[in-house]
Amino acid sequence: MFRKITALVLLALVALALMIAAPLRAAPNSNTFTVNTTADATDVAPGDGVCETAPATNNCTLRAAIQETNALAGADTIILQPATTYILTLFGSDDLAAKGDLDITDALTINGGGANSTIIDGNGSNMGDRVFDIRSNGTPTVNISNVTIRNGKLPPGNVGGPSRTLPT
Ligand SMILES: [Ca+2]
Ligand SMILES: [Ca+2]
Repeated sequence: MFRKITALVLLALVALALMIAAPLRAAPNSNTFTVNTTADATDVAPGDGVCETAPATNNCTLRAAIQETNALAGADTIILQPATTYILTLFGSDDLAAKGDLDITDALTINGGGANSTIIDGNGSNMGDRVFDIRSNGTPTVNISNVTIRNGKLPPGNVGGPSRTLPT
């Protein structure tokens, strides 16, 4: 009798654990990162769920937020501040958003505080690169709204405009 009750309790616990775990598995994590500095710096550990340029600083740049959302599976959201201009300054070229243009490789929504208020400036005369490079593996949906994107520059010998979307 005691063994039977123990088994039933165990079964109930397993069922409970499955019920708790199921919604976590079913819904992919969706993360929202709020950019709180105009600096152009990389994330210290892309994919750890924290947007920050150095450990325990809480400094979240636009570039760090994009690296973080690229590294995290599923659609994520980045919030930019109103009355703020974000100027790209990390010179170079890669496809990981660590330098040069901002490479987006995963579904993403970027929301600014208004087209006349939130500016992303590619600093093209110094950087010689685009502002955004949407590099899809498949068809990630990227929504950018309430933002002005300016001063992107096409790298020599490249195709696409000041921002581009690659099909593959
Ligand atoms: Ca991180
Ligand atoms: Ca993501």
